[in-house]
Amino acid sequence: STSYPFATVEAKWQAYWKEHRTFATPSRRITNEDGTITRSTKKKKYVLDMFPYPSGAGLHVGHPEGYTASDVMARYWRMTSHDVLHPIGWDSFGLPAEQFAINTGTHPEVTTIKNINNFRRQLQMLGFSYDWDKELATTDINYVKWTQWIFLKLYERGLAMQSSVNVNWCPALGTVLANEEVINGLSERGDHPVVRMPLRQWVLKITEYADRLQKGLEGLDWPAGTMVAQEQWIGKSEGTEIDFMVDGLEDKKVTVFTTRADTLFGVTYLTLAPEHPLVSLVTTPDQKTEVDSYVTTTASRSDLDRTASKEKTGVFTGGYAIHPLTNEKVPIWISDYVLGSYGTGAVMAVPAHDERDFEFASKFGLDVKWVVGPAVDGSTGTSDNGEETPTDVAFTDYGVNINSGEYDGMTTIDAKKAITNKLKEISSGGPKITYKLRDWVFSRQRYWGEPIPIYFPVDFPEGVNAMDVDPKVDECEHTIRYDLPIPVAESELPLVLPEMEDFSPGDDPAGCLARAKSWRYFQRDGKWFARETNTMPQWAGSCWYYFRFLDPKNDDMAFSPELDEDWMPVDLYVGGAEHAVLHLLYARFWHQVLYDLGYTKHPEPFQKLVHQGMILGSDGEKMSKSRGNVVNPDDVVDAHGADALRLYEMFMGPLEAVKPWQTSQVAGVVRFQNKLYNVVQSAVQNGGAAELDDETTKILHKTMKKVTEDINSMSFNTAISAMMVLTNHLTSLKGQVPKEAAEKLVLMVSPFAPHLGEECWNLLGHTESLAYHPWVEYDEALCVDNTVKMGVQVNGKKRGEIEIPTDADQDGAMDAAMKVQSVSAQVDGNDIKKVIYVPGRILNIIVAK
Ligand code: ANZ
Repeated sequence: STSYPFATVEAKWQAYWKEHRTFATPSRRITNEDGTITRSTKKKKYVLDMFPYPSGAGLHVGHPEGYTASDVMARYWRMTSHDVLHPIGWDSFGLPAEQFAINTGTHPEVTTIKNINNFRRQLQMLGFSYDWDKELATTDINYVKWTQWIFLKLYERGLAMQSSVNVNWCPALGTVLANEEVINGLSERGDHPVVRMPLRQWVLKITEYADRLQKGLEGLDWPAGTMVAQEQWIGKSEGTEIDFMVDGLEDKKVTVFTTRADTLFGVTYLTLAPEHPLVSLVTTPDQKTEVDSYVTTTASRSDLDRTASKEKTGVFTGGYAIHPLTNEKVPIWISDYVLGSYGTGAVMAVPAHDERDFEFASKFGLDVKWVVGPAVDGSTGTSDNGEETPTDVAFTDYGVNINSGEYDGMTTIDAKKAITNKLKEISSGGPKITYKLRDWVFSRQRYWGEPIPIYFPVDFPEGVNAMDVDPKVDECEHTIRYDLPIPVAESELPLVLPEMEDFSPGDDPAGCLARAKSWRYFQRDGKWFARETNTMPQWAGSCWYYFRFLDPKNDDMAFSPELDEDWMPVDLYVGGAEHAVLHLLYARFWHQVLYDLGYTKHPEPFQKLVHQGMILGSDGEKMSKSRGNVVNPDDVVDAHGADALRLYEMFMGPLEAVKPWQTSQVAGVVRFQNKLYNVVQSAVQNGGAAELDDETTKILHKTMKKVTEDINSMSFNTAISAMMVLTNHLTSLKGQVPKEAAEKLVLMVSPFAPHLGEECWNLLGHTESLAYHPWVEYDEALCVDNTVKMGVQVNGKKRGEIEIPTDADQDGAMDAAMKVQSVSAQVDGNDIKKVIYVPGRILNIIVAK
């Protein structure tokens, strides 16, 4: 047997595909001779990978896993008569290239181009059937132009605005840090103090789409876990807003948000977030010092910190509010377990039925009033007098109201409704839906991102003539009128980054672009203006790249409406579960805005989503440089070829499963490739003389059925094992391999191992690529098992097993049974009294002993 010469074969077919533009995207519209346009009647499939960030490290083995899976589908769909769009590009803005620039002075663009070239080489080496004409990078100036254009659309819609946002500012590092980068008030890098301070930021109002983002999930074919993650992130909460008038202040009220309006009679105090605007108003003079100091100390804590900490802290403000139903006075406290950014930033505290309130009340000796008891008679939490506290934990279950006046005896659900209605009636509140989703802080004080296409007028001190000063060079005193933003005209896009030598953020919270003065300041009609110096976050580019793939070279628009109609939505989106929340939510948000603006006919971008499972090192641990367990795709391809890597990654286990790399199994797929290659050689050598026998026909049809079904359900590992079984069978024919069987096997293996597929197809005498050859068709009748296995009993006791044709008669069954030694031993020499035979079910031989 010959060993398969993968290296030459793979290079040959990659060159062939390139030369013949085999994977060019077909047009979905055909222009007829008379100029009319006919739409393609074929079905379409838009197969999309989450495009990579081109890091300096190159591809890791996790990339080819998802990319092979989508490539198998793209290739399969081409063979099943679909028009296929299968593009790739680069998510090339981002921190590592910028950090490298800061450390070495190499422009991020230089690093980015170098890394993209390496990634492209690797993807081409793996034989993915991308249409390389669609390639784009988010850093391309032609792409940035349209990203900025979409920002302007958001701005026009009032969905992009400036806002003062509390950020983690690290003066020593001169930068804003993400919550995850701050540990106990110090920067993760370098342990420098971090302060929470308000900074002017651009914010996208994704909260306006909260409901749509939630509802849009219905009808998508996404992994359940990802749907839940998105839902939880959006965090729709249905409850009630309730107004408590502030005692002694006629027109001031504290509005709280609660999901348990039924517990209103159990309120014993209110708690405001320390940053709540009413804090200073309700605080009495004698409590002022204590309140002020609490507000200051808690100001530096992040929301995460505040919700995570067990120990409750807080201060009494000295003020009181009036209960809307009982008119009782309830004290107003402040505590940082109440978040300023959720609901109304104020809660009605019900210690008897809320754990956090219970802890707080216990610590500060506040009243506990029980107002809900278990629905079924029991002792926990029930009490008919508010002074007793029958348990030492809050009763948070639903039940029946007690101590609640006219609402006594109502179930929690009924009481919520009744009390909410009552509040509405007396204009003290009503139903309210809130969301956990926050608006999206969209600006970064960084160099390597899309400049935000906004500028502002510049004011000079009175008496200074704009003609006499030049903020580009002078240290002249001036004010940038951030309150008067002006969008860059569409005709002036793209707004490109300035050339700089120092890419570090610097100590100006306005970011590093603030130092590029000749870029930042410009004069128009005798007036000075200053550009926005914040850039967009890396998320921006990945929010809409799937649209640009439709039409990457269009200079007049982001993408044409015809191509949107022809190809959207994405039929299959494959990528890591780490993007389950942010990327997928941000992209859906932009999509929905573009939908509302009429740029797309499709309400959602990604119809089916699949996450590939992580590939672990051979030690079962996450691959990492420090562990030294990283497998490099280049090495695997050098040693065994691209198809072996592709086959192995699809054979490792279910696509979605987390699975360890096992080098021994790579050898297994290499053997499979060699066997398949030899089977094909045999078929060629016997010159079509070998005929299909019944057994081979059956195995072939069963395999075609299994592989087809498995590809449709993306169960690639079982499809490959079925092909292995068929290959072993054909090998066992000792050279008498029927050509038809070899051809069908080659067609089936080609989406997984496309180079091997093309080479074998060529050996079998075909001169054209098999990329568009019709997929195999199986005969359902030949896939049915026509033998059946059944047990044989003698006098009711099982003695053996036979395999007989499904339609065998009693004589046939008996013949087979008597050939089984353990059966004949019981029967021979005895009188057969009776035979009970139910075809396929029972064969019981009754003998007289
Ligand atoms: C009174 C009450 C009684 C509550 C009770 C619960 C149980 P979700 O489901 O997450 O929306 N809450 C409201 N705003 C808050 C804020 N800014 N910071 C911290 N907690 C806040 O939860 C809503 C509940 O969380 C509200 O219902 C409120 O406590 C609290 F037996 O109000 B509840």
